[in-house]
Amino acid sequence: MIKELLIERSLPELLSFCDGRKVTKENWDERRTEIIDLISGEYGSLPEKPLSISFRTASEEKQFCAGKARLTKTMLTSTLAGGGEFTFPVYSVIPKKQGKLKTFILINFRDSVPDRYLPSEELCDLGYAVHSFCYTDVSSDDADYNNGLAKFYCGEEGNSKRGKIALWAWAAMRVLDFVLTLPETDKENIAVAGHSRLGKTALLAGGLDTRFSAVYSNNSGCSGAALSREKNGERIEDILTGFPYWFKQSYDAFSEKEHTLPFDQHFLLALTAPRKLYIASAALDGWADPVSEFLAAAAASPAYELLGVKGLITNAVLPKENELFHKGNIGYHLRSGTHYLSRYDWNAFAKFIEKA
Ligand code: GTR
Repeated sequence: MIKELLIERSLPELLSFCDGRKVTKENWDERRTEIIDLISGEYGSLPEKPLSISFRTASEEKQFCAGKARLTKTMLTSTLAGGGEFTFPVYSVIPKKQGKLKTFILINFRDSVPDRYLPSEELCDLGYAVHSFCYTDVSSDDADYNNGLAKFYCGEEGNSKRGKIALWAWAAMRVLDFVLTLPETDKENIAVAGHSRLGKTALLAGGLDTRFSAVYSNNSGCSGAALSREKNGERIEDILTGFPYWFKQSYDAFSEKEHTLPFDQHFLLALTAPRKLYIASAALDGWADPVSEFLAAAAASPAYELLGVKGLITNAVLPKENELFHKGNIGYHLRSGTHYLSRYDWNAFAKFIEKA
């Protein structure tokens, strides 16, 4: 059934170059570069890596969560390649524990710690360090290109340089720069996570930056984990009506013309291969379309297999509610309930990344 459903979507071939050549394990890096170029037509290109980055502790709470952890606020200042400096805050909850710590970087909607999408104490009890930042501290979630990081990249050319998701993804990479300097970080175990529009952002950041060992996208839907072709719920024309500034202007050409896209969202997912990728859907989130998210995970799997690991391991049928797909390097679950980043989602993802 999954195979048939995928055939009906008529997806562009993941393992063929645009010129028709076959993709092999040996030339996968070349294909990755081609895919990055293709999807830059959707999200635009990220700003360049900063020339340098520095960190300043702004505040510290030594007895956070009854003394189990430290909470710090750090200001990250990047010296930008095109000139200028850009600073934003990161909040870190570091459990007081011996040894290296597995780490999550959460791109969040708010800067509160804990937050309804950030169960700090529970994650601390599971042994994770969690670093979070608020996306609007990077640039506002609207069509204003003259604030935050946007003014350095989008200001002069206005709409022709749209693409806020790319700016938020760049910021997640800067948090990674910071986290990699901390002595307690387990450098082999750093996941980037986000929900909804920030799930789209996590997929882009984690797909592009191979220093992330795992990527977690929660209910990311349209222009995130879900296939665009034959998608239910939100479609490209809807997202571009509500949020044109998330994307590059060239994406407009595919509104109501999904079949002309030279890629589909499984290309974005495949950028994480062979690293761990987790896609979570919610049963009542028809706007995101769980079936299209699940099928994208299946469609990205051949890239994993090419590189010698399993992607999504599933039988031929669509997932049942609360069934966990944890065996391959692409994990998936369909949580019951609505659009939300819940404890259930965090626990399932933590379980997935802990498996060998
Ligand atoms: C919706 C948007 C979705 C999703 C969501 C969110 O309105 O259409 O694509 O990203 O917002 O981020 O909450």
